Amino acid sequence: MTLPLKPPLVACALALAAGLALAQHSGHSHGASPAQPAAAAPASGALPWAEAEVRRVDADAGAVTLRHGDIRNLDMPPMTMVFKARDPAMLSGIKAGEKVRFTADQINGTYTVLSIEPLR
Ligand SMILES: [Cu+2]
Repeated sequence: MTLPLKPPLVACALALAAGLALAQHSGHSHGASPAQPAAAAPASGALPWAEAEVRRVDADAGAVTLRHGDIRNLDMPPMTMVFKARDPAMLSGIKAGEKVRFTADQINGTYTVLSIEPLR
């Protein structure tokens, strides 16, 4: 394992997620408030969403170039870089110039997009 130092931000993100879950359970006023954005939690579970603009999609290589914002779980500041896609089929739904949100992690030393979807 060559995991990088895990930033304390991960713990913060988990605590935040737990707090959100608790908040949802504490409210029993069904129908009283407008629908909450169901987009708060990433599909993969623990990873927070990051936002990005797609610069380039290389479906053949299963790679995507993103100009991304902060990636909290990777402790990475905004930059433009290439990610590998966990599944190249994920890239069929996005195209250059699009705003997206995504989750990413470092897998075997490679920054890998685990989920990605257009932002609207
Ligand atoms: Cu980066």
